[in-house]
Amino acid sequence: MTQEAQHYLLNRADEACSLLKEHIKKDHVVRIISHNDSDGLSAAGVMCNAISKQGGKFHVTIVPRLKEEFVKKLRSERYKLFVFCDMGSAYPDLISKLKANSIIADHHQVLGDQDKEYENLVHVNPHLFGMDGTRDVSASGVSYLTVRGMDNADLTGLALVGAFGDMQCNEEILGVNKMILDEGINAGVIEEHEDIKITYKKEESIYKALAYTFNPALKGISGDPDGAKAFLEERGLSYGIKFDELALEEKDLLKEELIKINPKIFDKVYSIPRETPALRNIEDYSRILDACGKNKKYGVGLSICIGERDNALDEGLNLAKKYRDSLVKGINWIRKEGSVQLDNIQYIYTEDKARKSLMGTISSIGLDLEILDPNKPVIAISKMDNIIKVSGRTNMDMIRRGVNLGYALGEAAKSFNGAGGGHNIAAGAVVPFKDMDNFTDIVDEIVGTQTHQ
Ligand SMILES: [Mn+2]
Repeated sequence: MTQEAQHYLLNRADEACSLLKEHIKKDHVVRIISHNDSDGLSAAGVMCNAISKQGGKFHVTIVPRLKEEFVKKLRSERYKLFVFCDMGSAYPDLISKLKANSIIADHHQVLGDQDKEYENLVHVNPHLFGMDGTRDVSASGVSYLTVRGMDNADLTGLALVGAFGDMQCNEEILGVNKMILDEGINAGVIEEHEDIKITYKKEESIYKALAYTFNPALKGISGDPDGAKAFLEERGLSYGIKFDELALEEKDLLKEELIKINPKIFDKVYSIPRETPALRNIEDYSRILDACGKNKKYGVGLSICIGERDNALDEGLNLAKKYRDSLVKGINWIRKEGSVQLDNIQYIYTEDKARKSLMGTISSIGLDLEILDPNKPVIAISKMDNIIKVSGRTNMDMIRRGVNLGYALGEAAKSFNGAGGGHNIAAGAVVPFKDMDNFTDIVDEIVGTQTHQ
């Protein structure tokens, strides 16, 4: 069944590939619209690299989310081919009204009639074939499938960057992601080995590197530099030096002690050996893009994806450095403030400008570290003028119990003329500020029905 679904998805992607090739051949500039997170940026990157290799041209715009108004504005643009990456599956009808051909390369839940066919639109989305867009493939992967027919095995590494960014590879790598991984390994583009997964262990002193390690989460250490220092001191390890400066037996001791806290700290690591050192580790690559997106430096992120290795990379690394410090601050804030409890969900609320873009991420980490109740989804709310921007985050345990945040936020937002949707594990919505309490109550109710069946 999965094999068959995958087959249908690949066929659909090949259809998109033919359309893309046709337009490149006619020298049409390909108009790409993509999302501002690491998945969206790498998805656009895969597309741009593939088009360049064919001698084609592109024009990219990165947006935080696809609004109806934006799609309508595209009607005045005279491009012959639009490609929507990491978005678009909520608006196939609207997109089909563009007077041009379009490709949607998305992995979010599809809204509207799934079987409807359009003459000028090729819709590539795992959900259309009964696959799981949360675990099986991300937008960078769907983009890769779309250009796979043009010999792009060299892009398999970048195709997985987004999957890591969208947290699809925290447990086992499955489905299309696994297929892409295998293709990458066979082509010598991706390497797999086991290692201790301390983030930034080459760049930072050990206690800082430990405090910056969020995947996997280390209770009492992640997001807590003082906690990390104390942990090392208690075990007679120096904290001010870098990991590589530890003696061999000290490294072993550290490894053993960390495994006691979270066995996932020693795990498979995936790398792109041909890449420049800072981008070699696929997870690091995705973190750098994420930092670019969070700081609205979309051009920097995209430049990195299409091969700029000087200024853009330096700037990206700087942004990543600042970003990890702001995460530590954000987690500290959650630790102090806690969340507001409803029956089936919990929420956190901020008006702080700097914190707004981090709310989803720190919610996930808060669940992992169990400084937030790991048995209730977190609804993270940021106030912007007279609306609230909502990010919902949950974990695999809650998904197995039936939670689907994409559906819950989408339905609840509709009641207030807002918009919402996404994945079962991570979703978003925008609703009027005045309806905040009613909105959280409805989300609470929907999540209640999802888990009490
Ligand atoms: Mn995505």
